[in-house]
Amino acid sequence: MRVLILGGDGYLGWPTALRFSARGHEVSVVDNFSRRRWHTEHGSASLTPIADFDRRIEAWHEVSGEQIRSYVGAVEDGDFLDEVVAETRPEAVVHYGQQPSAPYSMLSRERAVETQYTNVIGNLNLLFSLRDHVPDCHLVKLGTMGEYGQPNIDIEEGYIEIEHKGRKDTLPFPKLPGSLYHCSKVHDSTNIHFACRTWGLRATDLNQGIVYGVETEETARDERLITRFDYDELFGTVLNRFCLQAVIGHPLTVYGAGHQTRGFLNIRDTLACVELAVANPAARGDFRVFNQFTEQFSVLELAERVKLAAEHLGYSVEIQHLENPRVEKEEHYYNAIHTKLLDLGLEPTMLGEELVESMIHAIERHKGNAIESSIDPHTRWNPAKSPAAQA
Ligand code: USQ
Repeated sequence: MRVLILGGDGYLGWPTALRFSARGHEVSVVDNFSRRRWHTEHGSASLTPIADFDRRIEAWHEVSGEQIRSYVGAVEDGDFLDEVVAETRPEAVVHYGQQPSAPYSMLSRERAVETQYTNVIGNLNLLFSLRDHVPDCHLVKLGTMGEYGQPNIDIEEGYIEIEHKGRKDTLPFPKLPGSLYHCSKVHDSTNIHFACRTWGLRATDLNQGIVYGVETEETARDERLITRFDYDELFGTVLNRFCLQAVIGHPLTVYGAGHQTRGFLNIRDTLACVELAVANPAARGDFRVFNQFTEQFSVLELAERVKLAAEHLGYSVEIQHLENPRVEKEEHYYNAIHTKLLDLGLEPTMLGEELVESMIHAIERHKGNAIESSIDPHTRWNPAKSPAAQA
């Protein structure tokens, strides 16, 4: 198949490009390196030493004999994206080309606007390019479980059957996004759903949980193929952060009580889910939603698991409860349905102690690159409530 990957230089986009290329698909990737730039602007960097885009692609060719075609440009530039789509004529587009951080979106008005512009306009540009050049192409969009928030009822996969005043309908599941980044993903879902209903496009929204892990089958084949690994307050996700913190002797940063519960999945399962979605496309006019995670944990449970595994490896680990910089529920019901990918054949990777230990070992190899000053949280969801603002 011809597969176009937007955001092909990122934590997930790069390994996804390698996976499809390794399977013999014709892969093209797009990136504008904004993720690398955002890190430079904030004094953080990937723990793993990532090669630049061209060198990565050359290395992959050397290792596998496969070619990946690359395009450098921004999805917000509709003319650029349109040319790429017209030239590559993809049968599937995997769209990761977005600003993925909730704290980044809450930093300031400028960063919030940038997040929503990059995400909402980039996605809208893509919908028009698909409509005009390849209306049969399957859009596989990375959404987020955070679109739903933490309602006091079970979270269904995208839709809920509602009975209201004696009438029934199946409607999009209500959304309660927890940051302006998460809001951007809700807006994307609305726009994609509209494009499917109105133009007959086909799309799958992968409402993904929090991803953890360092390596995939393909990135492990050569040092130059390694993917980025973030642990800073803006772009690092919680489990990756805790593992790095354990290795460098930084207390594990649990926000508030730590009873916030989320869905999680291993980076290898992200690739498996995207492959399953691409291999089993949505029908024309269909907007499918899959909840893409394998296990639920509270933040505190994760900290305890990391502490235990790291202590078995000889580390001494402290769990620190910080005042929560976010506005989020710390005590809540959480039960999200996630059967659609399992029904397609996903075999989940579970977070056992061995897996945490293997992450710790992978991190140990690069621990000298850690920038400790980028770890502690400074971004507050409501600055009016911060101790600094009150002082
Ligand atoms: N948290 C801590 N300590 C930390 C970092 C985070 O307690 O050091 C807590 C947060 O308060 C939050 C939870 O851990 O309750 C998750 O935070 P996170 O930064 O790992 O993840 P989040 O902001 O939700 O966003 C991440 C990705 C995003 C993706 C989302 C999936 O950055 O791209 O969409 O996970 S989900 O969480 O299901 O919405």
